[in-house]
Amino acid sequence: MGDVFKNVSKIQFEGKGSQNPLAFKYYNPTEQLGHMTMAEHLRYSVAYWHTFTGAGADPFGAPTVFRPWDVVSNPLEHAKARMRAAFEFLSKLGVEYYCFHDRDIAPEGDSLRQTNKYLDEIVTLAKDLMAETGIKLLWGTANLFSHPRFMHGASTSSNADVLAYAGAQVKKALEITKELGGENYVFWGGREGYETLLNTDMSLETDNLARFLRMAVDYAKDIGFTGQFLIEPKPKEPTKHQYDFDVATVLGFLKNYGLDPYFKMNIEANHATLAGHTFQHELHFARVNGVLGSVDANQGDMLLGWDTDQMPTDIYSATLGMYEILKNGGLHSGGLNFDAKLRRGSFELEDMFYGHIAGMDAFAHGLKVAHKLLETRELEDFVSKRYASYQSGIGQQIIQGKVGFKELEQYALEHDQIVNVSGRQEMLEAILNQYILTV
Ligand code: XUL
Ligand code: CO
Repeated sequence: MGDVFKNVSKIQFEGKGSQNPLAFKYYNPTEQLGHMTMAEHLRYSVAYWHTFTGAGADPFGAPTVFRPWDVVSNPLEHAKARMRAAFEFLSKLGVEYYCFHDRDIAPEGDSLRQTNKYLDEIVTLAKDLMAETGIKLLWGTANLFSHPRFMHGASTSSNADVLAYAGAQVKKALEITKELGGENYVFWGGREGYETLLNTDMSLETDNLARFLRMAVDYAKDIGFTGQFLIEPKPKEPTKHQYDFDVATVLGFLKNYGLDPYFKMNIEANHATLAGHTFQHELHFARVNGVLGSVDANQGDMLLGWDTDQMPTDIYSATLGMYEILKNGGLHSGGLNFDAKLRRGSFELEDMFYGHIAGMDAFAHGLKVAHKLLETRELEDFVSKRYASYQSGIGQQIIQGKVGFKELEQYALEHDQIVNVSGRQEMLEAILNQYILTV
């Protein structure tokens, strides 16, 4: 392991009254909530790309971050130094999982063969560090969007050689994810979309995307990879029209191609808001359709229209997110992966801790509030009362499929003086605030 974070010792839980910025105020990993500890509920993970590989560059400016491991100039040795530091950080933070893209952890060589060799060398180191620290791999994925070869897409490229290259890359990424005991494998369609229909065969591209996912399912079977496949929806950025727009679109796509039994969703908060949804909406829609798999925990900015990938500190959103996760019976093999980066100006080493502590405390508090809400059943009871008309009489007959338009007409002619009751939105919002403020 590295010795980069010399000034920071293992982050401890100190409770609400603590003034120590390097301590948890709400996240107490061993605290029991229901039949699980906080750590078991939350399954926190750090995103390798933002926290260890990202350097603060944006479309207007150069990197602002220079880490101690960046002094190593040989690309492979640089990747190793970074990985040792990563495991030191994860251990000190007390997070049990991490996630990576193949190209975050190892450099590209001059050929695919060389790149795969680099990857193998880094995977050997990762394996050793994982054994030493007990840290596990939540999911692996392939970066099919950064290199210029993916300018027209990966599995949806107009160039068949690119699809073949992407296939080889996912094959290798699946192998290393399996080797490292990864519990899931993620597909985020970075450039699987289009800019203009003037040059695009959408039908061929979406068929190819489905063919590609089918190949992944088949290959996982071949090598005995039993982790959960996840698709991460996002509506735009980098392409104008992403094929995996939101959970509903992806679910329709999967069902259309008979792929739905093999995939669940990895839901990212900032992707939800880019699609014009709340984080809770995407989690809820996935949950009620049985495809809530994992979460990329972050947040966007209300005033900016892009994927700012900020550390999730919004307690309101974290609470409603945890409400859905608890109602889902947990995330199972998924987790809460901080797909979040520090602001360019937060370039010092300690900021890595401050950012993650803020996110971990927000979701820990959200978990406690959500747990309480489900214990008292205040919202649950309100909702079931609101739909009580479907439990008997004509409502029950509708649910049981016993009536058609003729019977509805007959009923409506006799019951045309409709009486509605209030939805009580403001009262419920006040109740939610009360829970958030008192737990
Ligand atoms: C991009 C994004 C990715 C995926 C993994 O917006 O969220 O980092 O999580 O490819
Ligand atoms: Co993500």
